[in-house]
Amino acid sequence: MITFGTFDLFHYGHLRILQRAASLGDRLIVGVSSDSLNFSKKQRYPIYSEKERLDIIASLKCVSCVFLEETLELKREYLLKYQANILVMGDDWKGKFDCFSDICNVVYFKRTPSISTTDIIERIKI
Ligand code: C2G
Repeated sequence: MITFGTFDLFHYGHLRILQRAASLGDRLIVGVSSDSLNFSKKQRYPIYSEKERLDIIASLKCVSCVFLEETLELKREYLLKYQANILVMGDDWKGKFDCFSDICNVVYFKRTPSISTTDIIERIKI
């Protein structure tokens, strides 16, 4: 299995999707968005640096291997390189990765309700 994400301010929703993805097989690979990819997607840099985010994800029991996702355009190459049989994403991405169903199964899990990095940032600001 493979999944992708920023995983900034690592929280319970992140943990849950990784655990559910890992439960589908025996090896979960995680592509962690680079700082510059994040800036291009969200017009802001993550709070935690890419090295910190990679280290946190790599230390989880349910994760076998991590790599830095440098650009969205290489998704197909990453899937082939890591021989992913299942691509898992949260349902905020529903339909967006169906174009890869020719090379792997694409599964969307329900997001964990009531938690997100953006919410955490907003709550801390108050
Ligand atoms: N997630 C979740 N429940 C939440 C919050 C996040 O299941 N409450 C899931 C998202 O759906 C995603 C993963 O956790 O599958 C990582 O979320 P983000 O760090 O927000 O990832 P994002 O910036 O959407 O990056 O190429 C795809 C991107 O790299 C995904």
